[in-house]
Amino acid sequence: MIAMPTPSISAPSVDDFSAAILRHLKLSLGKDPDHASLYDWRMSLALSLRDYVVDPWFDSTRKTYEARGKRVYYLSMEFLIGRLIEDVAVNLGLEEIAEDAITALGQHYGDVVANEPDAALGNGGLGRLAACFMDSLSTLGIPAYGYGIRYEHGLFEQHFEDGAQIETAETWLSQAHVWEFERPEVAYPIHFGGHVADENGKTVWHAGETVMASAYDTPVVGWQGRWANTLRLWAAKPTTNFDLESFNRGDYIAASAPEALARTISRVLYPDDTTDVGKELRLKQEYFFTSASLQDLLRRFLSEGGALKDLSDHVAIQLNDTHPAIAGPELVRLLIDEHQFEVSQAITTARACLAYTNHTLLPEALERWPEDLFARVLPRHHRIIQLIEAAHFATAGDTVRIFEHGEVKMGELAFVMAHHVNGVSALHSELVKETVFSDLNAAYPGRIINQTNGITPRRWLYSCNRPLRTLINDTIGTAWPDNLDQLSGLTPHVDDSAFLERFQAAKDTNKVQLANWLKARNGVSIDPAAMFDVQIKRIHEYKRQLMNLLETVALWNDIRAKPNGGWTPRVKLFGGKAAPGYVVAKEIIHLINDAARVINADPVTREFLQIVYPENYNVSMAEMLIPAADLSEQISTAGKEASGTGNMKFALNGAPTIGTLDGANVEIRDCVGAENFFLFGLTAAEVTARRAEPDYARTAIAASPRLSEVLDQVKSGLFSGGDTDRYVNLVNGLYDHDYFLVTCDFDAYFAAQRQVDTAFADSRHWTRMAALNTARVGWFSSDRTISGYAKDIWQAHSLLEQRDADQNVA
Ligand code: H53
Repeated sequence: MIAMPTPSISAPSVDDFSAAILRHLKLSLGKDPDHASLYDWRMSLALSLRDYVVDPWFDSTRKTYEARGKRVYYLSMEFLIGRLIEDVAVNLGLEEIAEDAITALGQHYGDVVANEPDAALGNGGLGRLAACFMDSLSTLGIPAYGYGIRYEHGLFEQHFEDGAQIETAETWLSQAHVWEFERPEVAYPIHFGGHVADENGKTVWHAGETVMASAYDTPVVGWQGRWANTLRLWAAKPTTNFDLESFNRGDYIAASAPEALARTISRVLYPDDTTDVGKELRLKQEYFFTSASLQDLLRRFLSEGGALKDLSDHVAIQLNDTHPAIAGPELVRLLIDEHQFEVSQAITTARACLAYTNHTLLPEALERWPEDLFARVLPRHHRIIQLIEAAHFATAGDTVRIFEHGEVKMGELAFVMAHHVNGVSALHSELVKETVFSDLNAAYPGRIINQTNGITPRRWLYSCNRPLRTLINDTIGTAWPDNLDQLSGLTPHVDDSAFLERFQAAKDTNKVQLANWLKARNGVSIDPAAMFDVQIKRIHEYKRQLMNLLETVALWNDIRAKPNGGWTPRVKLFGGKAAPGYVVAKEIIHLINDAARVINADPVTREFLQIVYPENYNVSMAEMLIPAADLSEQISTAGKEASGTGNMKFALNGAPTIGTLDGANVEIRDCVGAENFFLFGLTAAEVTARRAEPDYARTAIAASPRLSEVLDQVKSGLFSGGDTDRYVNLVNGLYDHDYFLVTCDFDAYFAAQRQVDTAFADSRHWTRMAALNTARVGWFSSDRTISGYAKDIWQAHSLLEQRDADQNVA
């Protein structure tokens, strides 16, 4: 870990900060305090905080230019940032001052903070990982840019109507986004379509359509304001704003057509992160932000007097999944067409800059584009990929092709154009080697490495869990947020009753807070003394929310059969969205809500079992739910969850896991100890073997009277008001093609849940287990992950020491 210097922010007094808020209220919002709304207060608070970000940001930029070292460019279709007020306040060390100032001004700090919309520019794990990485890059002082798309509409809002998911457009940009700075002078043309011609020995792309990519910068400030990098998001704009001739003819719609057409590209985030939606627009989005980012970084490099042959000494480009995989051919195109490189020199130079992170083994998530569509949208790149493929064949033979069956395979393209390819957990990286990229791994030995994911402890403990933060500060001091390994200092305290009581009290405070929030938001009452058993993530068959629900019904049956059985009270909390076009996932949501209605109304079981599914799960809701959780559900079919990051957040906040040997669960269990983790289920190898057995699902159902009964109940219409059609596909699917082995793991899962019941009933033992989870997961800090990328992939360095030395001289 890199040594951490002293903070650079000199904090204002509460009075000064209040004055700053009032100044913004007056001068930026044009309001006087008597007429200010919550929105006005929130904007003024954010602007006052933002004022403190600018100096560290400028300072970091200056240092980066002076050092002439390497910059990291993180290209990602998604940055799931969430709210920023708390994040910035915490990182600047101004949280208390901000709260006191807002309180002194007669406002409720929690309400003001909660007025900020969640920036939901992502779907799930991959997007949130990108946000955590940005936080760590700044905390570690590694010069970096995040590059992505400034979607006008982030991830859809989820509503439930009679238990079914309904989607409406998200509108975060309907209010000014205070954190960003528009950069009208930074804009690049992005071309699509047209044709390619050979002219005077040169290949020339005559584009059919052009839009401009226009930059918006958000500073990302790291811990204690020591460093700030930039998140640069691109908005699509027309090359000409307005067709005045049409307007003058009275054709107003035609007049604004160029703008409407261009803006389509950055209008919406695709809500499906696991399937190749096969849409031309998606390909255009990917090319749009990738090309803009590469043009931008080349301009920066050249403006500093760099020679392009040395590009990789100064530029490290990380491709977050295959979405920016077009970066390979685009960089080659720019080098050949605009900078007169030879083909092989261009490929070598590009590859030395590029690295690719694979986040999934699901075949449907590894992008492939129909070749004819691809050639139509990006004809020049189509040709360049042929050159890349030829170069690849020349070194590695032609067993793995980039063009196959009329498709362009973006995973293979990314692999071939990257100097390193990494998976996101130890198990996943091994499976990447053995399965999707086994031939490429043989052809390019050593290219695949592992970098297990991580989470930023600033947001996922320090900021979202104040009671636990206080206890940790009191116990081991305050240096842990950027050196999370120090949490191991809690270990000697787990046999100390006073410590355990405080640990439990912190959890209870969070549980009460969540209960109050649910009451106010959904009108639902839950008992904070019950076990809060939480599964929050995208709804997907492989994540097996269905298995969780079926287990809940089975438990309900058991309680009804023996109401005086000394049951451990539980609240099963679900949260998550299904991709709008994913029918089975939407059926699962409907079933959870249907079952909740019936089970929650049962007077016999009510005190022991409840199901709660608040709608519209997002980052802010995660920040409420995770600190309050007792049990973390990480129950994916082994081999399917590449890593998971929610699993790390729960463990860090003292919620033991019930889970399979999948993704980073394996490493979490290794860290926390098998005795502090509820393991069940088939391993990845057993999953593959079981799938090969004939009728494995029917066999499993027949062997489990408990599961048979539950499936019969669902089919019978018990939860759907007698409607026997509603879940017929869902249930029959389990009998006929239970690809994710819900049926095979069901009994083991049920048994593991009963072990959880027993363990939870012994509250001292449970709290000790929870505390050991917190104490032993320091390794999952995204600072560790980013240090790994910096060392093993990017060869990039922190400039914090340099910055400190300069400050000392000054
Ligand atoms: O990426 C996370 C992993 C998680 C994986 C997720 C992911 C997406 O969110 C979207 C697309 C994709 O291919 C993978 O499912 O297991 O933790 C970050 O690596």
